Amino acid sequence: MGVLQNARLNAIDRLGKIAVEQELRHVLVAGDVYDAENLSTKSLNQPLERMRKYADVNWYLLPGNHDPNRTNGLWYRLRRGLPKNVHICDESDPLFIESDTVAILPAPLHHKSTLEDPTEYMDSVDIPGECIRIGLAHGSVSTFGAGEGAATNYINPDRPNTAGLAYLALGDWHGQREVNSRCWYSGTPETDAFDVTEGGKALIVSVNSNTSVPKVKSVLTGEFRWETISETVASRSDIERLRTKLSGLDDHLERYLVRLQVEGLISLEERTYFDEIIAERFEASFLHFDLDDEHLHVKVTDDDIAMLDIGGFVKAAVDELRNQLVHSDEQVRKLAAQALTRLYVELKRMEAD
Ligand SMILES: [Mn+2]
Repeated sequence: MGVLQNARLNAIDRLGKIAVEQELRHVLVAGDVYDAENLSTKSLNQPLERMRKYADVNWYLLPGNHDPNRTNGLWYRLRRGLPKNVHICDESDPLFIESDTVAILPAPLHHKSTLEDPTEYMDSVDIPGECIRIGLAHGSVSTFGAGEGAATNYINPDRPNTAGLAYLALGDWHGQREVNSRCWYSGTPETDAFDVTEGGKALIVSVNSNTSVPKVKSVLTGEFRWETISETVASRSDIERLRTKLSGLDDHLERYLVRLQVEGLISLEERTYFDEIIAERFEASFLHFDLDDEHLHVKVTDDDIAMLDIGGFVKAAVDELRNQLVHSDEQVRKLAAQALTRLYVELKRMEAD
């Protein structure tokens, strides 16, 4: 979706503005700046041009598993016309900043997956003792049940201790997450999937020395919100409660991508009401509305039918559809419920005319 691609670029502006407002001079981007390697020159340059605008802010970019540092690869292409305030951290060498009082220790990836921990060199790197050490890496702190040594892009979460780092900035995990007091995943600045929790954020990290615990503050940077909501609906008041919940998400519902899962058993009249005040309304309010109503079942009561002035073949059709509501095939039940709801709406409309 083009709008979300654009939102990822706009997130750079939000990061830049936060940095300027709070007088922060350095932004560390912990890998996967790009989600693919074979990008057009325009796509490669777009993020850099956003960063160039914030001339007093230094941006440090690390190659991750989606944009590894290969010979003559994308990072090589980027060196042409690179803004002065953008620094490519494509070697495992310390980068001294702030009049050599701080060293950034990057752990760039050179392949999609590697079996060696790219932060290991930090344990033995030669840096003056008083210099503040900040690690920058991309990978996983968990072996996810893989056998010993078999995990790829594994980062030892204890690296701050073994290498005497003040802080280790991590990327790869899309949600924000504290690994330990000296090691965090900042999360991606703009979320791009429903299954990400705590995304659309960045971290402001204040570091005083290699021994004191850094101060870590979370800031919101994402424009779009991704929500998954599950509700049980059994009455008209449940439907109204759900409407209140959805409309109360924010003043800007157009920023929302919502996946709504509803389940329950409601009458035909209630299903019509649901379609009107939930399905149709929020389809138009949200940027994207994914309604899963597979388990929202419709019961047709005798009262529902009695309310309709029908006879002849229409009555026969309604009776047949009601029979199908208890059919063994889920697909048949669903279609019958949809057909009945539609028929109900049309008949009520004709009555009103
Ligand atoms: Mn990654």
